Amino acid sequence: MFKFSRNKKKSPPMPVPDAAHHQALEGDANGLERKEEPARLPLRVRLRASRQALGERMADLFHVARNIDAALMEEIETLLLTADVGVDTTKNIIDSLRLGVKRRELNDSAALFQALRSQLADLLTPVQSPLEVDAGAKPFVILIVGINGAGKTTTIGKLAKRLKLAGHSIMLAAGDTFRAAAVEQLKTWGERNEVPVIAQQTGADSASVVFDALSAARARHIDVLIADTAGRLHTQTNLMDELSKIKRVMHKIDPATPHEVLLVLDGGTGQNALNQAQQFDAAVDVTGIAVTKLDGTAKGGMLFALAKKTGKPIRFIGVGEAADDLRVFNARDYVDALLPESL
Ligand SMILES: Nc1nc2c(ncn2[C@@H]2O[C@H](COP(=O)(O)OP(=O)(O)OP(=O)(O)O)[C@@H](O)[C@H]2O)c(=O)[nH]1
Ligand SMILES: [Mg+2]
Repeated sequence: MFKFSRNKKKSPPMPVPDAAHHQALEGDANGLERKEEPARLPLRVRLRASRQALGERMADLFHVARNIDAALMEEIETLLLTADVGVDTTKNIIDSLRLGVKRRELNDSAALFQALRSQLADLLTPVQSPLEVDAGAKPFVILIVGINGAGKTTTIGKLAKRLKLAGHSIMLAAGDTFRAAAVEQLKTWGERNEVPVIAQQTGADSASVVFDALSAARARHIDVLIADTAGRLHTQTNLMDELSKIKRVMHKIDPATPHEVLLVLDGGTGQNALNQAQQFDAAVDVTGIAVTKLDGTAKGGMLFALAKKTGKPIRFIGVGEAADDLRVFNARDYVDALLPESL
C-alpha cells in the first residue's frame, strides 16, 4: 500500500504559484519573476572556485604579452589538468592548439586564448540538450540514479519546483527505501513544493514503491513522475541489478517508461564521474546527466571530459543547495562563466 505524504486531494492541473508559499520563484523559460537573491547571482559567481582554478589563472598566463612558446603551452596543459579536464581531453585540446600555431593560424596569445575558448565551447555544445517533457506521456517518468550523496534527492526537489512552475503536475516516488531518513527528506521537498509523494516504509522493495507511484500517477493524470532511488556504488553489481528491476517493473505498466534516466553526478568527484557514467549507463541506459555541487568545486573542468567521453546530454547543473539552484545546462554560458571573454 502507498500513502500520500500530504492530503489526498487531487492537485490542480495547472498549479498557480501562490505568493506566500513560493517566495523563491525562479525566472525561467516561462518568464516567471525571480525573487530569491541567490538565484540572481551570475553563473560565474556560482562557479567561483572553478573560475579561479581555470579561468583566472588562464587569464594571468596570457595577461603579460608573451610569445607562444613551449612553456606557455605546457602551462595551459597544466591548468586544464588541474581543473580536471582529464588527460585525454586535455591532450586533444593542446594538440589542436599546437596545430593552429604551427599553421600560423594562431599568431599571438590573444588568438590562442580565443581558440582555446572555442575548443572548450565546441566540446560542450553537442551535449547541450535540455530535458523536454513529452506532453503525450502521462505521466512522463524520470528515474533518478547515482552514487551515495551525489545530490539525487536535492536535485529532485529542485526539479519538481522547476517543472511545477512550468505548469506540469508533479508526483514524487520515494524509491530510496534504504536509508531511514531518505523518505522524510523527499517528503520535505514534496511539502515545500506542494506535490504528492508516494512512499512505503523503510526497507520496502524499491521497485514496488515505483510501481505503486506509477499506477497512482496514471490514475491521477499526473504529468511528471520523478522517482528517487537509493545511492549505490557503480561497482556494486547487486544494487545495480536492483535498478534494472525498477525499470522492468515499470515496463509492466508502460513499456515506454522511464522516459528519462537522469544520472546525478557530484561535480567534485572529478574524473571518477566518468566511471560512474559508464557503469550506470551499462546498467540502466542513462539518457541525461545532472552535475551537482559545481558551486563548491574547482573541478568544473570535468564537464568537458564528461561531454567528450560519454556524449550524454548534460541536462542540468546544480550550483547550490536551495530550491532555485538548478540551472538548465547551456554550453556557452558555462564557458563564459569559467573563462573571461577576452584578455
Ligand atoms: N553546494 C551544493 N550542495 C548540494 C548540491 N546538490 C546537493 N547538495 C548537497 O549534497 C548533500 C547530499 O544531497 P542529497 O540530495 O541528499 O544526495 P543523494 O544523492 O540523494 O544522497 P543519498 O540518498 O544518500 O544517496 C546535501 O547536503 C545537499 O544539500 C549543489 O548543487 N550544491
Ligand atoms: Mg537521496
